[in-house]
Amino acid sequence: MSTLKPYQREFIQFAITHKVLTFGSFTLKSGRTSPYFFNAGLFNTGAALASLGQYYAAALQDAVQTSTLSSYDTLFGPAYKGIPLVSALSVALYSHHNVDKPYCFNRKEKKDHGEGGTIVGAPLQGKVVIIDDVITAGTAIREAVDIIAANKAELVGVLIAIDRQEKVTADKSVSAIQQVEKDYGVRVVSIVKLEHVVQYLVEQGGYEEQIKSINEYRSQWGI
Ligand code: OMP
Repeated sequence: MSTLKPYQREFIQFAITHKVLTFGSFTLKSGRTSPYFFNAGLFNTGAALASLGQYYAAALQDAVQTSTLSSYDTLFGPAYKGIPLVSALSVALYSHHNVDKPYCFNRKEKKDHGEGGTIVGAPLQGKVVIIDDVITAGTAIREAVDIIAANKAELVGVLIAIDRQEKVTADKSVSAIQQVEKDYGVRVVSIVKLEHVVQYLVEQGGYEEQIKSINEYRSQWGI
């Protein structure tokens, strides 16, 4: 099990405080019943979004500095949830790391007047990193990959908040993330993985029930 870095520990603490990370019984998009859920939409105040941007920025810088992610030209946040994420990340990259990068996002509806096109912000070109919240089965991320391909840009990586570390389908031993990495030849980086969350809960104490449920879920869906 990997050690928790300070920004990862803080991020988990922060997500629990803001009820972004909650424990209970949740039906996922894939139909699975999960004992925990990560809802990035609940980072819904200026202060929370500013902090979230800093965690994404810390994870991105960490990945680039350790060569987990190659150099990149453009940050892309797929609509809708990726839009505040890529915006907050870009601001934090500049204000906390002095890194100024072009960023953009797509509209879901095509505009036929004004600036036209579906991409807003910087041109979607060069080496692109996608910014998103969660990948479970990998459906949402594939739409973003198609948009990058349609713009003749090159996907070089994906940055998400949490890697749920679960199988893409019941009969496969790879995760959706591993499948995305294999299919597109890119790395998927996360601020934290489920194993970090479990490690944090163990360290904190008082989460025995939640850990038990997560472990049961992992024995069915975990990789
Ligand atoms: P996939 O398209 O199956 O990869 O699921 C990704 C999407 O699931 C996310 O964009 C969310 O809409 C949703 N989701 C979460 O936001 N948090 C979770 O903890 C789990 C899911 C999910 O439904 O799997």
